[in-house]
Amino acid sequence: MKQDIIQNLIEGWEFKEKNAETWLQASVPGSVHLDLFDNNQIPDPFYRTNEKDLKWIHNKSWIYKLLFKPGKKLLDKNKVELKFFGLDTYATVLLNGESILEANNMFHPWSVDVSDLLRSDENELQIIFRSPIKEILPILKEMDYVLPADNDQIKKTSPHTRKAPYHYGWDWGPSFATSGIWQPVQLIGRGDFSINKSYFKQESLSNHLAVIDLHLEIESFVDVSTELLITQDELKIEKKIKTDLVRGINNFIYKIKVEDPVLWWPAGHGEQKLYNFEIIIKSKSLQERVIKKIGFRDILVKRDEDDKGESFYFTVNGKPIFAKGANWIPADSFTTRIEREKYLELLTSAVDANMNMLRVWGGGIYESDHFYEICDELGILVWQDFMFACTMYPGDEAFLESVEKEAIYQVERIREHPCLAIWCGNNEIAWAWHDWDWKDKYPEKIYTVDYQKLFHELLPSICERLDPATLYWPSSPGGSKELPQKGQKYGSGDNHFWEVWHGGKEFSEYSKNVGRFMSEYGMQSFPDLKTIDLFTSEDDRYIDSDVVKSHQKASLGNGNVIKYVDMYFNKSKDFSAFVLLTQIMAGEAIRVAVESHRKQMPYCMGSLYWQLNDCWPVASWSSLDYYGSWKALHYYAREFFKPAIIIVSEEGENISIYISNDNKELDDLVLSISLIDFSSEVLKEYETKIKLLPTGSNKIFEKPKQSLRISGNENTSLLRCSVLYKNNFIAQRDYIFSKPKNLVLPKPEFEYHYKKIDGGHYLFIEAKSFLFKLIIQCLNDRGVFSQNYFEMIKGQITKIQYIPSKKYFNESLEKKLKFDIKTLYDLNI
Ligand code: BMA
Repeated sequence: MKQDIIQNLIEGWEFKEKNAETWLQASVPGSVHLDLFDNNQIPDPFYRTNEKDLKWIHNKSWIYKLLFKPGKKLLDKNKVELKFFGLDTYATVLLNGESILEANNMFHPWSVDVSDLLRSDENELQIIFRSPIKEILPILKEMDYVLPADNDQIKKTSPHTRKAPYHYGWDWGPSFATSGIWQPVQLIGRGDFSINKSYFKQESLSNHLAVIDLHLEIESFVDVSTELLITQDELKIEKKIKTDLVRGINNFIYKIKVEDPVLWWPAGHGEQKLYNFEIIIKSKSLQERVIKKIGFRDILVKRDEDDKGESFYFTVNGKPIFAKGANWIPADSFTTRIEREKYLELLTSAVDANMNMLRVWGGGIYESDHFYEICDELGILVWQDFMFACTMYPGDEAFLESVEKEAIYQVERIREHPCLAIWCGNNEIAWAWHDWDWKDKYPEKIYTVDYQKLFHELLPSICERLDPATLYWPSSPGGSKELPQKGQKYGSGDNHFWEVWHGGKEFSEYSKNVGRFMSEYGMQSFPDLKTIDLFTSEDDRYIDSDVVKSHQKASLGNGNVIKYVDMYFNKSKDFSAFVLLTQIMAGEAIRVAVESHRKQMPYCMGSLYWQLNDCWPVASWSSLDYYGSWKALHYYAREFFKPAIIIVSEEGENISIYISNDNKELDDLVLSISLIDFSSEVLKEYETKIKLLPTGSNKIFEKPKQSLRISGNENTSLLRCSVLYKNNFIAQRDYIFSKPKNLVLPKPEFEYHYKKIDGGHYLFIEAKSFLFKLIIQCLNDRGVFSQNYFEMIKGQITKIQYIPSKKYFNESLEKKLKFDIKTLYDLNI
C-alpha cells in the first residue's frame, strides 16, 4: 500500500531580474523586494524616502528557479502534484522547460499534476513573474474609462488584478507591488487514498447538545475497505465506521452528537473552549490522519425591524454581544515575513485592550491560518471582508471565474473557525458609488450589472452553499442585503463615519452620528518616537521634512493632524512633543466616539475604530504601530472598552451620567462623584447607591449643570466619577468640561521611583500637584504600562507596572530600562 508523501520545495531557490545575468539566493515563501534587500541589492524599503527609489521593481519581470531531485519514494506514487499555495501574481511556471501553469490570482493555491513530467534525477522549476502593472496597462488603454482605485498610487491597474489591493499603496501604506512565491511549494505524492478535505459543520447547538456533521472528501486510487475513526478524548467520543472507498472522489457525511459541550465565547464573555478532534482513515496497511480544532458556538446577526430601522447586532450562544474592537490591516507590506509571534503579539494587545472583534478589512489579504487560530484561542470575533475595497471591479467572465475559485478556497479554509462571525463582500464600494460622485462619472452598468453580479450573486451564492450559518453582508457600510439605491443611511446595518478627520468636523460630531453598528471611524496620530527614530536620520525629525512627509500617505496629510491638534491643544514645544500630542489627541477623539456608541447601547451594538495596526512605520489612524508599540489610543482603548464604563454627558441644561455595561447585573454599587479643582480641593461631592443593569446603557444620575460644575471653574476643575462594588473600582472616569487647551493647569510636581518586586517592574508615582495626562514612556523597550495617560490629584500615589516586550526585551536591558514620565503641561511651549 502507498502512503501520501510530501516534499517541501523551500530550500535552494534562486532569482534574478529577467534580463540580468546573475542568479541570487531567494527565500521561499518570500517576495522580490525582500530577496533584493537580503542580497544587498536595495536599501531597506522602509527607511527614509527609499520607497520612491524602488518603484522600478514592480515594472520588471522576475524569474525564480529551483533545481531539485524528487525523493525516490515520491516517484512511485499514484500521482504527483506540484502545489503552489500562493503565487503573487502573474506567473508562468515551467518544469524542465515545459510550461505547466499560468497563474493570475494570489488568493488561491494552484496545483498541477506533474506525474508524467518529473524526472528521476535533476529537475528544473522556473517561475516567471511578469510585472503586475505592465500586464494590465494594455487593457486600460482599450477601455473608455479607468476604474476609480483612488488609493492605487501606481497606475490604477489594481482593480483588474487579484492581488492584495494595499500593495499598490493606500492612505496609510506605501506602494510596493511586489512579486513572488508568497506561500509554500510542495510536491505531493498521492498514496492509495488521502483526505482531501474535512469539515466539521455545526448543524445545531443547545446548552446540552451539539450536533455536528463531519464532511469528508477522500480521494482514492484503489477500491478498498477502510475503517474511519473519529475521536475526541475529553468528550469520550470514539466512532468507528466501516467505509468502502472506490476509485476517485468519495464524499461522506457522518453525524456526531456531543453531549454537554463546553461552549466557545468571545473574550470577556466566557472561556474559549476548543476541542481537538482526530480523524483517522485506515486500511490494513495504511492510515491517513487529520487533527482539527473546533469550538461550539452559535453566532447570529440579529436584523430585526424596529421604529428606527433595522437592528444589527451579533449574538453568541444567544447572548447579545456589544462588538468592541478595530479594523485590521495586513501587519506588513511584505506579508511573508509576518511570523506567528507577530500575530500573537498584535492580537494579544487587542484582547489586552478589551477588544472582542476585529474586522479583516477588504483591501489587504485573507489572513494566514495563524491569525484565525489565534483569534479562536483569544476569543476575537472576526468580521471577514472579501478582498475588494474602494473601487469598482470588472464583471467579465474570466474575472468572475477567478474570484469564484478564490472565494471557494477562502470560505472553505476559514469557515470552521469559531471566531468567524460574518462574511462581508467589500469595503465601501456601494457607499462610494452613491456618495463619492462615481455614479455620475461611470457607466451605470458597472454598478447595476458588474457590481451586482459579484457582490449580490456570486459571493452570496458561494457563502450560502459553503457556509449557510454565517451571514453574508454585501458591503460595509451597508443598510440591507439588497443592492443599495442610496449611500449610507443611519438606523439600519453598519456605518462608517468619517466627518471627523476627512470632513474636518469637531469630535462632538461623533455623538450626533451613531448608527446600529459603527464599523469605521478614526483619527490619525504619529507612531512611537522610537519607531520614528528607526526610519529617520536625526536631521529628518521635523514635521516638514521629506522623510516625515513621505511616511504620511493620507491625502489631507500632516496638515490635518496639525489642524486637529490645534483645535484641542496648545502649541507643542518641539517635534517629539508634537508626536506625543498627536497621540493624545487621537485618544481623546476616539474616546468621544466609543463613549457615544456605548452610551446608545442597545440601539448601537458595535464599535470598531479604524485601525488597529500598521503595515510599515507611518503616521496613521492606528493604535499599535508597525513594531507593535502601544500608541496613546491603545491605552485609551483599554479604558473605553472595559466591560463597564462611566459616560459623562452634557445634555442641554443637565449633566447626565451613564453606565454602559457588557455583562451581568450587579447590585449594591456605589457611585461617587466629586468636583475637584486643580489645586486638588474637593468642591462638591455626591454619593449614591446604584444598580448595574445587564448588557445595556443606563442613565444613573442627572443633575442640572450648575450643581456639578461651577461657573467660571470650567477650566480649573474636573469631575472624578467612580463606581465601586465592595470597595473595588468597577469603573472610573475623570471628566473635564473644556478642551485641554483652555485648561489652566498648575505646574506639575511629582516624584517617582522604580522598584523591582518579585521580578516585576514597578513605578511609584506621587503627585505633589494636580497632574493632567501623565505620559509614561520606556525609552529603550516596547513594553506596556498598566496605566497611562491619566490624571492624578495632589497627594495621590499610583503604582504602575511595566511589562517588558516579549520581542525586544532581553537580560542586558533588565538593569538599564530607561523610563520617562511627564505630563501634557510639559509638551507645550
Ligand atoms: C476607511 C478605510 C480605508 C482608509 C480609511 C482612512 O474608510 O476603509 O479605505 O484607509 O478609511 O481614510
